[in-house]
Amino acid sequence: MIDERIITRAIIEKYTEKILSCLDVDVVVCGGGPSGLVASYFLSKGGLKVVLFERKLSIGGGMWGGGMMFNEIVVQEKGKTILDELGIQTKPYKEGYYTVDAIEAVSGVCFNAIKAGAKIFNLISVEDLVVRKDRVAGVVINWTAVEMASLHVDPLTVMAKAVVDATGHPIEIVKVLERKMNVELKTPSGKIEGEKCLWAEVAEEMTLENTKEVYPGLYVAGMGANATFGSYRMGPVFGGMLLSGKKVADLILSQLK
Ligand code: 48F
Repeated sequence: MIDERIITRAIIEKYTEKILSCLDVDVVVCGGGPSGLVASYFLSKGGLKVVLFERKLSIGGGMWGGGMMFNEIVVQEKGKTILDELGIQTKPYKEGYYTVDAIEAVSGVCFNAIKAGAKIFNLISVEDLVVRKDRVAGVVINWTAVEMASLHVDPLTVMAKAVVDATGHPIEIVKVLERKMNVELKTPSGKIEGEKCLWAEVAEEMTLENTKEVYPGLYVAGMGANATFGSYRMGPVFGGMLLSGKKVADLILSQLK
């Protein structure tokens, strides 16, 4: 016998329990693309309390679609080491190049992040930051459906010791900080430098270099790191995204632990 009231109560109770446990965390990761998911995995594995908010129904960002919807991605030697650790299969293509099924890549990284302890909430957008004494101290969240319907509904807040902008090309979180607080970012101009056109080799290297704290308490990872610090895009070679997720996790772990 199935009682619909039990099903409804179970969902509401367990979701409430889960989100209540995430109101005051070590790290909020904004965006569930490859860099955000990998960051969540390594941060959680390192013992920090991590919550990831993803705007869309599904996590994975730009990784599901490979290149132009051919759902295979390419990684190089260094990126492969992360996939190896996560038990995701890579296939050698030419020397130094490996292909990965994009669906296995997204689901594998996500599964590992959750098993390591990260809490992932889909359908929630980060729309603003909490800033205290010249330091980012949390995020402001709302249902994506509220945003989509342009409903006049106030958001809620989640406090954190560190926030990662892993929102990809639009760097939504850094943009909010720049627009609203008129602060000086740790970029050459003090402002967002902006993304450049495609140059895979340089972009892959620069993604790692640009993965860092951009303002006290706020870190950039993934494509957003290059958009913030004025480097190139790289297209469907994903090693840089994975390594950036690991690097941001290492930086935060060394700061907070
Ligand atoms: O764009 P995305 O995959 O970011 P990434 O980790 O990886 C970039 C690559 O996919 C690709 C590339 C590399 O070759 O150039 O583009 O840097 O994932 C970003 C995720 O963040 C979500 C968005 O829906 C996507 O899943 N997102 C964006 N803004 C918000 C957000 C927001 N304000 N709140 C919550 N989620």
